[in-house]
Amino acid sequence: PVGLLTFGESMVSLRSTGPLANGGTLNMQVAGAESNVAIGVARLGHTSAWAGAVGADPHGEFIVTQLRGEGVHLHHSVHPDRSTGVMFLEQRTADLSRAFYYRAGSAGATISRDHVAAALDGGARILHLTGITPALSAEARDAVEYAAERAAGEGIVVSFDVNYRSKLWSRDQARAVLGLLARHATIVIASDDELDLIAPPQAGSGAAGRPGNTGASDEATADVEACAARRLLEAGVREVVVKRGAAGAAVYTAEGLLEAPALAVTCLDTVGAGDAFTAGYLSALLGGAKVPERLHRGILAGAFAVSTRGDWEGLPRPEELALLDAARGSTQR
Ligand code: KDG
Repeated sequence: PVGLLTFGESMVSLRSTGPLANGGTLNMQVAGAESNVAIGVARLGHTSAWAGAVGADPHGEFIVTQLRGEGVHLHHSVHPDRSTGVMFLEQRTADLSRAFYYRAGSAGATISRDHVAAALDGGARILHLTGITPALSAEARDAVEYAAERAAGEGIVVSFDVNYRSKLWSRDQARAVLGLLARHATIVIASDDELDLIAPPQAGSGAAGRPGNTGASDEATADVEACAARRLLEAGVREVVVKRGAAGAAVYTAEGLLEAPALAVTCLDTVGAGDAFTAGYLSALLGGAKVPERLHRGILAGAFAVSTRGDWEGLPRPEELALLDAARGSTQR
């Protein structure tokens, strides 16, 4: 069995370095939250596999070649008449990027239960899922639900990163699907503003509280986060990992709460940082590390991702993990 198996839609991202309305040069790179994690885990020395579909087009071929080059095992199919998805990633300002998807009806959205079943037959220690895939199509949603249930039943560690994408579905649509999926997860990974999409409702209330609500104090936000995490743990999730962006990350387990600040690095591109964190966290788990070391590895991989351009190009290899200890602006000779 591989260390980590994941599946979903990989696309090409066309990255700008300025406002798209002004045109200019775009850089074509491989994007896709799940393949980002598979690459990150492979870079950190563990076996990983990705299942998905691409179109019979040059950009589909590019995705396959790049993933192979990164050592990711592939269970892919090439759809004869649907295209590989494309996304523009506009660096609108130094601090704000915008994604524009051209993926409706893409080859990637055709991933099905049979495709995933064949990949799972090969075995895996961790099955990594995201909340993007069920938003793609009815077949894709069925594939995720099937995989989560089957893997949980087979004792495979199920990791589930919420990854809410508002351009694919509404919060209410997502909540109706993702909460049930999270119940099969061993490890749930969420940004602090995604917890309300998956946490079981508090007894006596209609919905989980939403962190970051207007005017909420830091303390109130922390309370909402802790409450949502507690309800997930009570529902059977083993680890609730909360990504807090520039504020670092936290892990809630039955033993309590562990928090770590982000590393102070120069931020060039935040896209893919969450996937990098996940890859770091899960690779440490595959290596037998306990929660504090997993959290540390996640933070470290996230720091590599934000301080290099591209979703995954800057992700570290094991011998590079200590590089960020060097003084800022230094050159190693
Ligand atoms: O996490 C980075 C992803 O958002 C990016 O690679 C594209 O998978 C993607 C998506 O659906 O947004």
